Amino acid sequence: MTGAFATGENTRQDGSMDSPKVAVLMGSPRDADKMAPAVETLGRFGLEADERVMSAHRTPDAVAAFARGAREAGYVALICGAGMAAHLAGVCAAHTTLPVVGVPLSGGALGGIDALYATVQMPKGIPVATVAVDGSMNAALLVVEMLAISDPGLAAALDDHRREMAG
Ligand code: RP5
Repeated sequence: MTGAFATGENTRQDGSMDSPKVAVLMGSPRDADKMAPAVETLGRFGLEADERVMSAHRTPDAVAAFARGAREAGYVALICGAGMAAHLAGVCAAHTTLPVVGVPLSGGALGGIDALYATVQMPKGIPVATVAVDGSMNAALLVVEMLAISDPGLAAALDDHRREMAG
């Protein structure tokens, strides 16, 4: 994948390169516009975003199965966006030890405060890194920063991104 900052690559045993794969999950197809900045941002840094709709309350078995198999399937992190009584990130975190970043989404009678509290207030032992309401771009940047701990190319791309933001 190419992009303005594309550098995130893994070397396979045969020497070929592969992009780290990040799951971008959302509870409803109606969440797609709010999660698009995460997909776009991952792409800019050369990371593969696998976008999927699954719901912690409508398709709970599918969510559990996906999260349980995520590490084996090659994902490096999960970004989970959901609105209202948002349980998607917490349920995923319960079923994997990969990093889970939760994006509380606006909508419904409480405008996102409900999703914020539901996502950020995880009981101890099962962490969900929570970003701002509708903050899916920051969710992606946080995943890039995690990967950049052991990837100097990504770290340099993050520096470039910060310089670009400064104008
Ligand atoms: C959550 O409930 C979704 O993440 C969405 O933000 C909200 C409403 O979804 P719909 O019932 O409109 O599909 O599960």
